[in-house]
Amino acid sequence: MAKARNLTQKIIAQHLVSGKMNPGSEIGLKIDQTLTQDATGTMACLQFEAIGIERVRTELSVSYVDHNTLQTGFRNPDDHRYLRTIAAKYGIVFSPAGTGICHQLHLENFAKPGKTLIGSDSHTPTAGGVGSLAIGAGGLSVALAMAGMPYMLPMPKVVRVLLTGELTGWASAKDVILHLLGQLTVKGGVGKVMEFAGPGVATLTVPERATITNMGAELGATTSIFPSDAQTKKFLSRMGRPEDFVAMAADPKATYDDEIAIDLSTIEPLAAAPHMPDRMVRIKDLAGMQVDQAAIGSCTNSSYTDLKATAQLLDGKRINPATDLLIAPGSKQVLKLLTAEGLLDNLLDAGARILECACGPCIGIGGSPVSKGVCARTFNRNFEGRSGTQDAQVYLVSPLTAAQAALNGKFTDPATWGTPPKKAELPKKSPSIRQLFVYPPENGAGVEVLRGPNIVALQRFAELPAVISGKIALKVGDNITTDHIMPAGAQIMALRSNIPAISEHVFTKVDPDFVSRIKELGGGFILGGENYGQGSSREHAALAPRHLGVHAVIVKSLARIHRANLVNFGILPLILVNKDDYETLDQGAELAINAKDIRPGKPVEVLVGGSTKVMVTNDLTDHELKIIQSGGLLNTVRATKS
Ligand code: MIC
Ligand code: SF4
Repeated sequence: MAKARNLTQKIIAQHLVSGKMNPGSEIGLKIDQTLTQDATGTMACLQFEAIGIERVRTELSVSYVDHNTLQTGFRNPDDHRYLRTIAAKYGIVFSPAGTGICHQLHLENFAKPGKTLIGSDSHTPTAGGVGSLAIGAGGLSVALAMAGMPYMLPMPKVVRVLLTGELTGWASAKDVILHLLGQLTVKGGVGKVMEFAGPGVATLTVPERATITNMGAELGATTSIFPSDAQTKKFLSRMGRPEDFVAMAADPKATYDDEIAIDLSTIEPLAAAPHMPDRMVRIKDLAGMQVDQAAIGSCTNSSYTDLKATAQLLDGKRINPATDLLIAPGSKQVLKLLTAEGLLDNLLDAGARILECACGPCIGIGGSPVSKGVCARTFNRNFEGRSGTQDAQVYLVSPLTAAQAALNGKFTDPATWGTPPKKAELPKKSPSIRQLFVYPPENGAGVEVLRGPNIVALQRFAELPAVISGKIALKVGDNITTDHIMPAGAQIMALRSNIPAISEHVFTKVDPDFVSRIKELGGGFILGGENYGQGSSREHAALAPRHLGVHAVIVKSLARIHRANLVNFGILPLILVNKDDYETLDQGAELAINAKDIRPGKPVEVLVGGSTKVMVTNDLTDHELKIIQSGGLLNTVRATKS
């Protein structure tokens, strides 16, 4: 009899092209679908072009424009035009600016149970809400998958998240994931897939599940996934694609590497306090705190059901005049549904600002709060400065909590909120917006790719030198995010296709002198603490430091996607054998490592100041070390092709 498998193992087994399914060992997966977005997509497409394949080799690849849709100045619209023409040439479906947020659109239109999806965005696991094995990755990994190559990753451990009970009162799916983050922290999911199971699963609709899998990214998890069941069937048929449904679940006797239990009936309205998604607090403990801005949207909470619940709550009411309320629907389908049912009027009449169907304020593209402003946002990240206001205090909450804060001008005790609105359901028939996507021609050979002056060709990196030497150019603490390394916001994001220009902004929010210092030093090391590089999948957080001459980072531990990006761009991710050595190493210390002594998984000496020594190790595979030695993955791919 075949071995009983959990859902994650089943999908992996169906897509396994190399490796053994033992946790931690490297596996290669066949990828069915890819998604890219504009902020990471131009780089992914430049890399895809460099690979030199004529047509994507996936079942489906979609290119979404949703992050920087402001089009201030020529750079941004030039990028969008480049993406549109590349899509037509290589067989990619293109979603123009304003159509919606990549993850919401993918869930509504393309995600399928049992399929593998990788996306150049860390919140790709949103599609796990319909039982797709959906993983966030760097742009280069996605480019390779578009070229038909397998996606390489360490076989994750699978954690069974056992749900019992049912949500009650004002508690919502967002509070479930905030609770989990409070339990496990932002590094609690590293190397793991969170697989939801148990009787509580059936009580959650697909949009609720997608909120949970979306923010599983904040756990550092490889991905999160729900089974595909009656709820999934209902969702897919309401999205007008019942044929995409297949039932999928773990085998009854399946085993897991770990288990966590959540009784949904014990969940209450929660928030993540500034400036980390795991800083869980109860809303009732925040009661009385003035709220300057409430914002509802982002790939976590911009579904029709989220906005319908908000609209029902705001019906006939007026928000507090001292509080701004920003609402960004996740897709034009959501907006059309709200309009058709008169719900948009509720929002408008209450005093909300309706923003474009895009990421917007979530990534600092407009909607920055006032100085020291307290925000109640339904987003998934509250890293310092990410809102565009360095001293803002962002609390991550559910749509209902955000709407209550907008009405009251402050956080209040949920016990005073009265009867909660009825759980919103998707209507039997939803208007399709699939005609708004631009589908590629059968043959793209004649399509001309249009580039603007901001789209700078990729630089070829040199091989790893025999001795890596230089100073510690920067010492940082624990949980450094990719927003610290490579900040976002409209100005900087407009430079995503121009590595020399965007490199001028590396670590500027942490140390404004970093760039001039590392240039003067001619390169150097970064010293970091635990969970270095958590957050976004943006490979610019590896690519730009590499451009500035960083050959190695030395840290206590690393976040998954950033680690892969470092490898892809030829930067050694080194781990301190003895974490206490972190204290003894100072910024400015001179280090030297004999690169040829580096072996996969083996400790190696670092000479400090020419005399003392500390030991560092790595968790690289043979293959990964070769990539770094050759100056990055693109060099390796080019070499095998020629
Ligand atoms: C984010 O939420 O930080 C982003 C912007 O969506 C990123 C991608 C990027 O930086 O381009 C992500 O999460 O991967
Ligand atoms: Fe967009 Fe924000 Fe989601 Fe990132 S987290 S994809 S910026 S909505």
